[in-house]
Amino acid sequence: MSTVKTLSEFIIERQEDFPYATGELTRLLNDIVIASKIINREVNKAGLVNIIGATENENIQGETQQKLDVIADNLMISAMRSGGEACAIASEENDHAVFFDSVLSKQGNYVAAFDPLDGSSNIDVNVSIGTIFSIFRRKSKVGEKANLEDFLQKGSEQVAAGYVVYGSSTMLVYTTGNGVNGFTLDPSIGEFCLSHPNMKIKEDGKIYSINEGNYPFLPEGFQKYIDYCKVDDKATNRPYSARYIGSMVADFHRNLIKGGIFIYPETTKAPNGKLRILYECNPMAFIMEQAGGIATTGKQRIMDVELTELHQRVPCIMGSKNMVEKMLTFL
Ligand code: AHM
Ligand code: MG
Repeated sequence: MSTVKTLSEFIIERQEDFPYATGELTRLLNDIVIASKIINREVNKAGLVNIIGATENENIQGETQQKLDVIADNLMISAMRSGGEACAIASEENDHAVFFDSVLSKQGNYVAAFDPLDGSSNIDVNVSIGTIFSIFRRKSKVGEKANLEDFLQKGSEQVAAGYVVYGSSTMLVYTTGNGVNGFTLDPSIGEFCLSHPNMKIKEDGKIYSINEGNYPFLPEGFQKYIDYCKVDDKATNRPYSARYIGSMVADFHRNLIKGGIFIYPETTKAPNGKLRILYECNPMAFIMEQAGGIATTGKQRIMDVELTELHQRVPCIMGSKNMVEKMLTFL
């Protein structure tokens, strides 16, 4: 029998990679893993929930049926709250950060930010969606209630980040700043198993991912880059292939594996782009850089951007090194 390495075994084995090897971050990651398995179960039966919920909006216990992104948000929050390693959370689904006030949680050294279910427009149509998470060490004093400053740290301060993609199989990819590893959920044993060790993105790729419907609203440099991607030129492997799912996690994951560039720039309608830095761009940027790629706003490294607000948006260009460098010459 070949040896299978489960994610829990892997995390424990790698505990010494962590800057503070107390086991606390290990436990926090394990809490996220458990929450993501439950989210996976809910995502898998999403179609059934809709059928059951079609006649009325209450389930058999008289509870109002919640949207899947709210269910995922609640699952992540309760995993964080009961674990005791995180003293606060922030998420796309909550206007404000949630600062835990139990004695146990106030002892927690970490804060977690997440997008519980990214790509929500794809939930109802059976297309891949994902969960994104980002973990920081708190700035506030241990034992006290956390505060907003704990979240307004630059991406370069992240101690761990990852995503789960609910696709044709469910995969969890994460980094703690020592490379990127990917795990595929084996539903028969309910465990994520190491399937993609030490993931690296190719320096060159031929996939570009951008919502081209925004073409008229894009700055000229991006329009010119899109035109460039479509030129027939064998020497540079063009034309590139356009691939855009509309779920950042799925678009990112494909490009990470195959090589490519993902772009969500500023537009005349959204001057800072659409994606949020705290729980969308920074965690993906951490993974992208750890895999050897580049993650930039077009003007600076994403992970160097100063945060002033929880739900701050930022333009986002990330992917294969040579593709991103070429793209930047158009700006
Ligand atoms: P969401 O968090 O509300 O789902 O929005 C984020 C998603 C990303 O997953 C995706 O890259 C982007 O929105 C797609 O936006 P658009 O439809 O404007 O191309
Ligand atoms: Mg999102």
